[in-house]
Amino acid sequence: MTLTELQALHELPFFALLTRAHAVHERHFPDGKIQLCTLLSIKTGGCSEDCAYCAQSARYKTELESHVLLEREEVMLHARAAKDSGSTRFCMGAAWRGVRGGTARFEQVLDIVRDVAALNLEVCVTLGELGPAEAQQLREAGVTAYNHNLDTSPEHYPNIVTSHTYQDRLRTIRNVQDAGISVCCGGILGISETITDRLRLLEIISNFNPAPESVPINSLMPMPGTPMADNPQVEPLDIVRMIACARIAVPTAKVRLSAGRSRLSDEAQTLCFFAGANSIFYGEKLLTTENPDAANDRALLANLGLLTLEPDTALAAPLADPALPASPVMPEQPAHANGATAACC
Ligand code: SAM
Ligand code: DTB
Ligand code: SF4
Repeated sequence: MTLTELQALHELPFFALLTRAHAVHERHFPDGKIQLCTLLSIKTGGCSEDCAYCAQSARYKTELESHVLLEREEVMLHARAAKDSGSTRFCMGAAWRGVRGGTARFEQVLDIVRDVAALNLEVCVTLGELGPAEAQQLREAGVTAYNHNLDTSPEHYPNIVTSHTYQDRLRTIRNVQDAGISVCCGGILGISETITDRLRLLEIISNFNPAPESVPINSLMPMPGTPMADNPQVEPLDIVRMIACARIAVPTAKVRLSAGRSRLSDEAQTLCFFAGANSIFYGEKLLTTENPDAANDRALLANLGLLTLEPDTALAAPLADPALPASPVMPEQPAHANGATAACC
């Protein structure tokens, strides 16, 4: 979709937008099932990058307790518990700028991926930058999806992160796609962005070829000690609008109602599900912050009559449309101006 099309959508009266989004959702996901994913931070804190929202950056004095890469057995305890709780995707995050093949830590991650995949769980990892060879090795080890968020527009990105560029993020996404791994790519609301920044992000993601398998929509969990510690909470109905726009812009992808869900009422979450969210992080913790209680989530889904999705460990990555250019490619200079220039483009 284009930015202009997305702006027209976003400006629709709330119920008109929700009605359209729900119709798209029903067409592409007729069973309406919700995917349950459990997160584990396998390496916490001490990250070299300066993402202004993130407590794991070593640049900020936060209250976070760091730890080195967890041992395989410890990860497996969490993975088995996630499976027993009904979760079908296990997502492991590491606070690294990226990984390099041939290093002990990458070999350790590959071992962990193989063991988690053997549990008949879908395996997602988010390890930062990847080259083509590392992406291939992750695929061979059994990774189902790779999470690498663009977070916001290319125009706003340099206000949020200076230690790597939007182009770096796009390159990793391309490497993941080339290795035949499903891409999970989304963003964060509440990081001092404009509506245009949000829609630019969706414009770029909606033009990925192949399409992403999932699109996480996070809302900032303000972390003491980070530059965004005092940012105001995102309005719940703004999250619903963003979910609806994501559902229409990327109709085949799972839209994941991600960080910030613990600050939403059951009623606001219900609107998100109606607008097309069909995946959540499930379990007491995200990476380092709180998540809604699992029992409350089960009760909410049961109350709404929403069933949960089974695992699909043989899930094939979305195919590219041969009629369109392979992407992501660097986004063009936008027609709008919202303060920052596209320094990375
Ligand atoms: N280091 C890897 C990377 O940057 O891709 C993986 C971990 S990083 C924590 C994954 C994503 O979590 C970020 O891209 C961001 O969207 C989200 N995130 C991090 N801190 C957050 C916060 N305080 N509130 C909401 N989302 C956050
Ligand atoms: C994503 O988009 N959100 C998750 C997952 N991918 C890795 C991470 C959310 C992190 C929220 C802050 C924290 O718990 O540290
Ligand atoms: Fe590091 Fe990822 Fe946090 Fe950025 S978002 S500081 S890359 S862990």
